[in-house]
Amino acid sequence: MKKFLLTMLMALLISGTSFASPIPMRGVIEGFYGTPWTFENRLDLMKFCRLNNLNAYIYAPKDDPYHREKWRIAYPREKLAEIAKLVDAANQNGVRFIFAISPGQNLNYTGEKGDADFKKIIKKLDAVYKIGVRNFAIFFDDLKDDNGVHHEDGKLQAEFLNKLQAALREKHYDIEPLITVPTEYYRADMIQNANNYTADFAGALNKRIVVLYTGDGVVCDGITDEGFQAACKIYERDLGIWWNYPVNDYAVTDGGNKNAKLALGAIEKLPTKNVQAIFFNPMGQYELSKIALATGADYSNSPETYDAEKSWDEALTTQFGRLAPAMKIFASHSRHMENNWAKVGAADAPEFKAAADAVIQNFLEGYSLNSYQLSKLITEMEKSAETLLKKLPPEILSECQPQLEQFQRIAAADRLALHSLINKALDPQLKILREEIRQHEPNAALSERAALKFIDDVIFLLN
Ligand code: LOG
Repeated sequence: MKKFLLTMLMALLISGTSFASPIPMRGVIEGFYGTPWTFENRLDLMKFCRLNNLNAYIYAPKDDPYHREKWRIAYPREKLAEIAKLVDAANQNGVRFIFAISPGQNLNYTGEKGDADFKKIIKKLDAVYKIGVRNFAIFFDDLKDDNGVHHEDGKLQAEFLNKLQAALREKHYDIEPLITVPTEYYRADMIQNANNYTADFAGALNKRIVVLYTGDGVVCDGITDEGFQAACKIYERDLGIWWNYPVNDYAVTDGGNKNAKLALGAIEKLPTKNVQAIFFNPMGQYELSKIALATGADYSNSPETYDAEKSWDEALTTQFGRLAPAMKIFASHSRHMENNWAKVGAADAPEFKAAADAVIQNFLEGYSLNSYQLSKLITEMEKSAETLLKKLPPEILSECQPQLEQFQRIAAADRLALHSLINKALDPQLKILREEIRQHEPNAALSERAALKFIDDVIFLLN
């Protein structure tokens, strides 16, 4: 036996294969604003986690009143019964069910009121301990006032968590270390250091408590190994990551609904080493979140060898079967999320953008347009939208119908824009189509810098 193992080891060393080491705690945090996932969604998620080798789920829906607004109030019996079923499902699927409360908006830390609140938290956590929960989290994110200032005292928060951890441990020998998110949860905020919050919090917090952070910003364009190490240094411990993709609760087009844009790309640009825990914050659109989540699972099972595009392709094939080619085209136009404070996700439809830019360049320089490739891509968009609108299963279609219809409008307008360029004359219909697209933008945004931009470029050039 020994000899066999030795031979295997030698073979591995010689072939240069490295053992891919998974991030120990890896999973999903239901931590978005807006309508929480349903009980059925969550049950299904537990199976999804097992299939994708994810091992943790944090229950932290911002708009579950008992999680945040009314954190002092116990869950009604039916709700608790639901949570109990989820805990069972989690256990059956090898998933840690982590129960979170966000009490920061009005938690008292000191005096009689502090004692009373402490007891209330213990009571609330005890109730879920009884139904099998062994992992708890306390979050202090998003406590800023209207001027973007927070008034939190890092030391008080940390001491509160230490005391809670000790009290829980004393009562229950089998609970895992607490998980937390500080009020300053992204690096830019941590190092700004206006009030010493981070130094106080990090300095006082028990070293076993797991701290999650979101990167340099709340929603940011990746975390480098160096950036991660720098953040860990601030905390003098290995941090965990709360990763804000594919969440889209902030994707508001001016004056419109939330969730205008769907994040259908891959997880990308995350550290390759030393991450102890990672949680992906998804969209309210449960089914469609699975694309990014499956890639997040690949990443967290092997950060060093992860290949985002490959994983994305595989996720689409696994999840959409014969509809995968159509879905891939639609999803490629809906990956990048950006506004004045957020930026994450691969560029939308890079192939389309390259083809469109080349055609415009040719037009400007007076060459033959060479529009074959662009025309082909537009045809693919048209077909993809048509197929998906017709054939997607209802539970998925209901999550993306406005976006698919918008995709169809954009494709039609791209077609007309290309014709206009070929004829060197703006088809008057194009402006009407553009206006129609604009009217739907508050509910359905996609491909802003690729397929949508081509329409605007052509109108600008030929006007
Ligand atoms: C919230 C989160 C929200 C996300 C994206 C954290 C730690 N907290 O700005 O609940 O889904 O951004 O909008 C957040 O990320 N705050």
